[in-house]
Amino acid sequence: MTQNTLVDEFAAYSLWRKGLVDALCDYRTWLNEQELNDSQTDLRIQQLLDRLRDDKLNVAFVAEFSRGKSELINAIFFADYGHRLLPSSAGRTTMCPTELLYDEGKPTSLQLLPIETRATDVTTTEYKRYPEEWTVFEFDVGSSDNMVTAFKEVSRTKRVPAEEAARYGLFDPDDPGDAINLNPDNTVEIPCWRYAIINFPHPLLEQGLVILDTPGLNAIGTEPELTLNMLPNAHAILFILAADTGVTKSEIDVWRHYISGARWKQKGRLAVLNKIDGLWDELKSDAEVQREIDKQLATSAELLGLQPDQIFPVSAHKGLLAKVNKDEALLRKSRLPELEEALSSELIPSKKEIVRDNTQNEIEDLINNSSLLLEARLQGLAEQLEELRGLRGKNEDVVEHMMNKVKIDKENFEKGLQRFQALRSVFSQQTNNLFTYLGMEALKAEVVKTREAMVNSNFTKGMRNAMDAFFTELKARLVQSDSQINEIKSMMDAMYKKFSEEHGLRQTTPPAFSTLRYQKELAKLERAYKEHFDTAFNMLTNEKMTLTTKFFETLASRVINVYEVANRDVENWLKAVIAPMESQVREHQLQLRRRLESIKRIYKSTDTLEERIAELEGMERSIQAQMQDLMVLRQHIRNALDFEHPAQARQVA
Ligand SMILES: Nc1nc2c(ncn2[C@@H]2O[C@H](COP(=O)(O)OP(=O)(O)OP(=O)(O)O)[C@@H](O)[C@H]2O)c(=O)[nH]1
Ligand SMILES: [Mg+2]
Repeated sequence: MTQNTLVDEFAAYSLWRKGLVDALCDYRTWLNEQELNDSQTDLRIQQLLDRLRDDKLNVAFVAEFSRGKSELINAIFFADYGHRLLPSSAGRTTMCPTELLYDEGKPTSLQLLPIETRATDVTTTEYKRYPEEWTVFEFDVGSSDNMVTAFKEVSRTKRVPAEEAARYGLFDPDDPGDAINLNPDNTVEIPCWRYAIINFPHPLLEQGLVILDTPGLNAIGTEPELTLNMLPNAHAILFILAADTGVTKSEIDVWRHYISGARWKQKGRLAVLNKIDGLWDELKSDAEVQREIDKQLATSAELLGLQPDQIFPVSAHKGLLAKVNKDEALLRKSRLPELEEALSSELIPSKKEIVRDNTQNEIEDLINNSSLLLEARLQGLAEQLEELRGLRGKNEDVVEHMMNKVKIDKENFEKGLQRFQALRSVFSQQTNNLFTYLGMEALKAEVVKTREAMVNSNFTKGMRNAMDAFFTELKARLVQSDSQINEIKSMMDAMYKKFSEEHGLRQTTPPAFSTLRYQKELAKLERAYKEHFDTAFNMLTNEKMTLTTKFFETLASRVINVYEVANRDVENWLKAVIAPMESQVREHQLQLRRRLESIKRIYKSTDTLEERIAELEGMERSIQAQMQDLMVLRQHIRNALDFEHPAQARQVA
């Protein structure tokens, strides 16, 4: 049987991640054993581990209804069940966005958010924090009938009065397209659920794969969260066309605006031409069939602005059938393996690269800190030893003199310490200033202000002004934050210099930091909002005001997201700036105390000089051994980072 490269590659990637987690755990255990760990370091390691363990790979399937999204998901990922897992049938089938994932903290279940929640402006992401709002059906993964029955729920619809549908933003009486759907009794058919999460322990989902199945393109217009949040954040999007329908105008619009558009230009956007089996014809030669397919590819490519070889022709249906029946020839003919191969090579190497880049620097920094700490200890010991060795054969007077010298050093340093305390208070004052610009409180106040301005304005123009003001204000705040950050940095630079000159502390230059990343993220969201007004707005057929306030809520929650990340990053940066000085000051103080103690003991003859020297030499050796261990651990982690699973090495070759 042809191997499913995507599944293999993904498994290899998960193995790599696991190797990295293991290496990090070893490092942490060693730090604890050697009593080298501190709460700050431990927290950073924990965050790294959490990030690696929660690492997700999001793959979204987008298309007009009935193009075969659900069938393709079944064929690529779930053929092992030996039957069709997600419901796939003629006409509209998947009625709400459906996420398939595995969260072991939750029961194996189908969680459904009632459509009635659309009457509020609360986003689905926010609803995820309130489990009591969801209807839950548990199911048994051991029974395929049980699973299939449960999954059918995503297709459920109901009839409601037209006014009710309008309240949910699902019906607009003035729209001719919507009017056709009105039944004689003034009711409309709407989905029962707004969103579905299917949680079950499938091997790929367990490793962090998250699949998003969407209903026909209509949902793209009515759930701004899809276009602003889920699609831009998906690591891959498969956009599916069908050979029997050609490319429609709304497909071109969606492809341009939400998938391939310059706005989200990134890897992992694939176009698929499904149902090529419709072109198979026993009365035609393979070459003739191929010509038919090529012709379709050429037209579709032209309409989407792609090269024909950028669209993958497949038959999801035959691919699924072939996998279930283990029919190798049919599988090849379905051309599913080619799509899987393209998907995995678009998806996994770049994903691995991102995760590697994000973890590498952090890990190197942690190990560097451990190594600097050991070096500082070693140097302190060397100085003490030198001092003590210098005392060999000296009389009591000299010892007393030495003791006074250390005392003076200590007093000097204590003065320095006072300066450090003063610095700390200026530092926290400046930090507070920074958070008045960048803090969550300030942002939330802005959101409230904008929301009110929007609610009070009944015209698009008023809404537009409110949103413009929102973005202008946020931008200004980020710029102000930057200048506060620079101020903090130059103050710290000066302090590091002073401490290094006066007390011989190691001079480190604090890392630089800028809010440019978040400015860019905001600019992206601002462009999305402008597009919403300029283009997408004309495309949508639902109640525009409701939709725009909904849109704002999603936008606001994305901005809050950006700010949360910014706040976390700034906090980490502030720690990175002050922590080395704090720990050095602490270490230096400790060493001065030890020096004084050593000499005192010798002065009072409680220890002989030689005994003390031998003791310190023993300590020196154990620190050298720790340094050796650390080098081995560092190599161990680097190997884990660089590890290429044979399957991936093959890909690259
Ligand atoms: N001939 C043929 N039919 C297919 C193929 N893939 C899907 N179909 C059929 O097309 C119909 C729609 O498939 P679905 O998987 O439900 O399509 P969807 O895109 O998920 O549709 P919605 O859930 O309504 O948005 C079903 O009857 C499938 O059996 C294919 O490769 N060839
Ligand atoms: Mg479907």
